[in-house]
This record gives sequence, structure tokens and C-alpha cells, in this order.
Amino acid sequence: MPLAEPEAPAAMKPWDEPLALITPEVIDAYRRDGVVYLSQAIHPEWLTLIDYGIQRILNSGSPNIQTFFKGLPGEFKDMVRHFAVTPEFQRLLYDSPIADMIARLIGSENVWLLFDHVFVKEGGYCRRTPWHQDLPYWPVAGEQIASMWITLDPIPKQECLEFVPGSHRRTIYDGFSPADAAEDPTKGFYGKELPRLPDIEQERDKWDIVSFDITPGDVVLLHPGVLHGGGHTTEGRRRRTLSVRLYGDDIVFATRPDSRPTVPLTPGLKLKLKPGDPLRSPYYPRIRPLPERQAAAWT
Ligand SMILES: O=C(O)CCC(=O)C(=O)O
Repeated sequence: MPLAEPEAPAAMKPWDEPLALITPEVIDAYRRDGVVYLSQAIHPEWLTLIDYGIQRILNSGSPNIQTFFKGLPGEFKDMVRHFAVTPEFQRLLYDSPIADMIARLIGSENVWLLFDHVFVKEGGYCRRTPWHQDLPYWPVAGEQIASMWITLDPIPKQECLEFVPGSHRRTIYDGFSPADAAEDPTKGFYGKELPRLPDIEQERDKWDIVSFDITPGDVVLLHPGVLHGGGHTTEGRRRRTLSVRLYGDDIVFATRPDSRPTVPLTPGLKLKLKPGDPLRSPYYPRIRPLPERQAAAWT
């Protein structure tokens, strides 16, 4: 009987050597622009895990599932901080190369999870995620921080998250107010202490806006100070996205205006930390170096 031809080795993909993607050029671009796109950086196995995690959260009745534009055409779901109750996200963060990639990007040996954030746009047309920066919502200051934006579905650049490169080094504006965003996407989250967001969508030609065609496995790394907003999805399209927000050694606790709590809620945190303290709290689990009990689980 003739012997079967040996199978040709599968071609290498960027996700086979994910740390090699974080080149000095990528690190420089991140510092300069606050946004970097990486093609085919995350292995499909990790995408499957994210999918299972998102399904678990959607089925859970969690109080941390919010509906943006609730009751209006184009509403969509936003879910924050499910790491502690989502074993899939624990495996993802502890075992995948995501934290190592961000550690290299931000230049920190230690890495903590600020929170996981899921956006699900499905069931037909879903509205834009309003333009904003993440920084005003978060009680943090420092440089060593990044989110990895991972979308499970193929999407064209006009439906992707959009960015204004370099805006993380300019004004930090107030956030938008989710409850008022349908009427006025620039109405302030806090109100008066921070400058009001510009209406980027109404004057797009005045802004340098970038976005990317996404094939599953592609990711975008974004700085929380960069202006960004998500394109609306069209009929028949589905967009399931996980943003993981990780930070390193130089990130400290910082206060925000008292008029509203920061996002996601961290009751008690400001009684324990004062401005300038390293951001250490059970709200923010250590991811790297791998905690001992996680390493032991592999023995
Ligand atoms: O995916 C989106 O529409 C919003 C994502 C976002 O704002 C973020 O990851 O910070």
C-alpha cells in the first residue's frame, strides 16, 4: 500500500509568536499615537474561550450587564468586570499571551487587571458607541496602562472602533453621560470639572480618524486617554468584543470629581487608598507574574 504523503507543516501565523509582535516600533507607535493595530495576534483557541465567557455572562443575569440606549432602536449591551465569576476569562488572562504582550508594550514586569469589558452589538442595527476617552471614568494616573480590544467577528473598518491618534497626549475631556447620550453624546459625565467632549461625529472632517478592517484574531491596543468611539453595526452584522484593561507598576490611585462614582464601581476603594498610592486592591487582581496558586494549578 502506498504510504500517505507527509502533511505539509501549517504555515506559521503571527499568533504563534505573539511577543515578537511587540517590536520597538510598536512600542514607539503606542507611546506616540495611543493606538496600535496588530493583525492575527490572538490564536483562535483564545477566541473560543472569549466566546464561551461572553455566553456565560449573557446567560448569567449579572447586575453588571447594562443596555446602552435602552428601549431605543439600536440598543446594545455593555458588561463590566466579570473576571471573578467567569472561569473562561481567568484562563484567558492567566494562560494566554495577552498579559505578556501588554507587559512588554508598557514596559512593566508586573501586570494587574483593571477590569474586563464586553460590548455586544447584535440583532440588527446597533448604534455607535459615543466618542470618549476612558481615563476620566477610571480612578487612575500613570503611563503603564493599555487595553487590548478583541473582536470575535469580522467587521469592516467603518463598524470598528475608531480612534484619534495622539489625542491621549492632549486634553483629557469629561466622559459622556450614558443616560443622555441619545440626546447629546457630549453631555458631561461629571458635569463641570472637566472640559466638555467635542462633537467629533458632527465634525469628522476636522479630526484625524483611523480605524481598521477586522478579521478574527486581529486586535487593537489602545491607551485610555485616546479619543475613541465605535462605529454602528449594520443589519445582519454581529459584533462581540472584549476589551481587557491591564496596567503596570507606575499606575497609582487618582481621584475624579465627586459628583459621580468612577466606572466600574469600587465601593470602599477610596477609603483605603489616597491619591498617589500604588493601585493595589482585591478589585485589581495580579496577572503577572503568575500568582502562585495559578502556577500550582498546572503542576
Ligand atoms: O467596542 C466598543 O464599541 C467600545 C470599546 C471601548 O470604548 C473601549 O474598549 O474602551
